[in-house]
Amino acid sequence: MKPSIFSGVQPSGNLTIGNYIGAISQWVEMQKDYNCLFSVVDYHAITVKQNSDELRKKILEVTKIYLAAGIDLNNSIIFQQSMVAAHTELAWIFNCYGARIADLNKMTQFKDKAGKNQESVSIGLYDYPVLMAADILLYDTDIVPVGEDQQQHVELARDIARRFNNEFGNTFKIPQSVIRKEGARIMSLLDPTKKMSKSDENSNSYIALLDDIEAAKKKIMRAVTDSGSEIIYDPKERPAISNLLTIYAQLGGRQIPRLVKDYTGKGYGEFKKDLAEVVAKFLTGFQKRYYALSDKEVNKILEAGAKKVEKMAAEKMEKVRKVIGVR
Ligand code: AQP
Repeated sequence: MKPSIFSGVQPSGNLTIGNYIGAISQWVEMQKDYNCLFSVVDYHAITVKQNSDELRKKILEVTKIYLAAGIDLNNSIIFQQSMVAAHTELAWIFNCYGARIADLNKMTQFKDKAGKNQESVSIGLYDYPVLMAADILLYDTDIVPVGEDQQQHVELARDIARRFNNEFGNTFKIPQSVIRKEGARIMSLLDPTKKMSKSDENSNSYIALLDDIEAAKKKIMRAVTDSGSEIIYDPKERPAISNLLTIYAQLGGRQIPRLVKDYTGKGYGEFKKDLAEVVAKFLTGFQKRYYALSDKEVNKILEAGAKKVEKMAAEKMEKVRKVIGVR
């Protein structure tokens, strides 16, 4: 039996090259060696306000993005989280057994997203990591490939599993996160100290996977740069050019030391022009595959995926309900 992978993306905002480089491209590379489940985690998206028509569209959009990126249904299952009720049931059980308020108070993503409104945001936003723990632990996951920002949530899933197992006997596998060495945190094009985020209000801060190609090129040309003019990789002192080098390396398939060598003595202008072409080439191929997919076939894929995983989830839930004493 191959080890198993679970990961997902929320159908919110405009999926960016950050989501692709940090998470989805890793999934594509790993899918041959693992049993993979990739979920469109729609119940995570509603932790902040969503328009229902938009949400319905986004669920199909994210599924198409997985497929266009190269998720192969011969190796992997794609499914929609809300189609499998066990996720929310297990999250409730973890709310009662395993998760503690002290854990959730430490979550940096909640602090970032809630900002100054911590008292008025939804309880769902606060509890999001517990639902994520349920997503992962439901399927005896070994590996969770994610971007750096999600590592803290995977750590919590591990703690919840350990606590539950201590109380009720061995029920859940302890999963591990896998984070890329390069590209685990792609930064905003406008502020290289901030993560590139698909829900950023300023669309110039990110390159969306479905951006118009010319607009994407302009965003690269307008990306902020550091003071100085050398093309060097130094994330601390030169965060902006280091971020652009990472994007170039990941989408252009040329390693950073090689890029630094190739651009010795050349300026930011020339570098950015070439990077804009690399991004354009990547997006053109990606979007060709994306737009070839129909809503009808994607709906079928999601239904088939839910049927496959429901069986696994039901077996685990039967065991969980028994050990806690409700059956
Ligand atoms: N900038 C990033 N660099 C590398 N990886 C990233 N990920 C997100 N942004 C970057 C990874 O993408 C996966 C899916 O993310 P998510 O939908 O669960 O939401 P998120 O982590 O909150 O990502 P965003 O883009 O910031 O979304 P919004 O703006 O909607 O909150 C995860 O594996 C994540 O690490």
